Amino acid sequence: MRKDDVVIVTCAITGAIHTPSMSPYLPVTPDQIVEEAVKAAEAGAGMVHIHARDPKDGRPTTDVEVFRYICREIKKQSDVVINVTTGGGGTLGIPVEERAKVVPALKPEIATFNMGSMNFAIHPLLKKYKEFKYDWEPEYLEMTRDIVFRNTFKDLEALSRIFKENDTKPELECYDIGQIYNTAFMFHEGYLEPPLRLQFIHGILGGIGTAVEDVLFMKQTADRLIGRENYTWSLVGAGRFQMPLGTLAVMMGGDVRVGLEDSLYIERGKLAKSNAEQVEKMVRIVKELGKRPATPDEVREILGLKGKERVNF
Ligand code: KMH
Ligand code: ZN
Repeated sequence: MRKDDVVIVTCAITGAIHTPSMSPYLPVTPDQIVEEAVKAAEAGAGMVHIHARDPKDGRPTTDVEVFRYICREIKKQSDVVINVTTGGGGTLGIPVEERAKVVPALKPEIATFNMGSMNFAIHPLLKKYKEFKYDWEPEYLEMTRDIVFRNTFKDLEALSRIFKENDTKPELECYDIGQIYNTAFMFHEGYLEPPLRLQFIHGILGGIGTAVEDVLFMKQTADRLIGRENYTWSLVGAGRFQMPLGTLAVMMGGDVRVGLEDSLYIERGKLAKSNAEQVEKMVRIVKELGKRPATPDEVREILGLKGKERVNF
């Protein structure tokens, strides 16, 4: 039984939304990603969420060997739970088996599992930044004006088989209310086994917004359709909603994700100098609320993970 004063703090280290010109602190090379992940764990993150980038120019990559290097090096230096992306940007248009090939290759303890199709749009960032170091950056942002992040039911079925075969726990990413319905459908059809792990993602254009009512709507809908006893949940607030909505999630009994994938800032107008800085801030908030961050082993126990001995990196 989970102690109710324990909160899983996840740190999403680099993601695929932000590009290198947006912050000098965004980790880009494999070694930078490793170092940021280890420091985030030292600051109190029990889980780190990993994307990989091409070391040459910071472009998001699905290269399994880059992922393998990053995960292996983190594992050498830290006990932290390593959560690998299967949805990373730059890959939004490619088949799900290609995006998810990290799962059979690395057999991670946990990986993301995106719960529906949407126009995952980050082109509004183009208005904010005038100069880019690499040509791919504005092209990449512009592309999202007209891209469908495809996760059809056929894709979800294929993904659920891949996760089962490799004993990898799916973290079910829900960007909108319909995706809670998709999750409930897949659960009741037997494709997903309880206890489910949900993550509510607020503030991505193309998905649900960042009002308190939006969070309540996601949570209440999940309770009604899936059953409170059948899942645990975490919340991502994009951009300036990272800390406020994270705080709300902790107050509501959920877990929380921070990290430079979701916001480049530590406070209004001030870039975060590291992932660890955001983790430290969230850990302070968690403690102020009378709770404490879960250790990596507590994360494994709460989420029912297979253990770090059984990964393939
Ligand atoms: N990009 C984030 C908003 C994934 O990597 O598959 C959600 C995410 C999902 O982290
Ligand atoms: Zn991600």
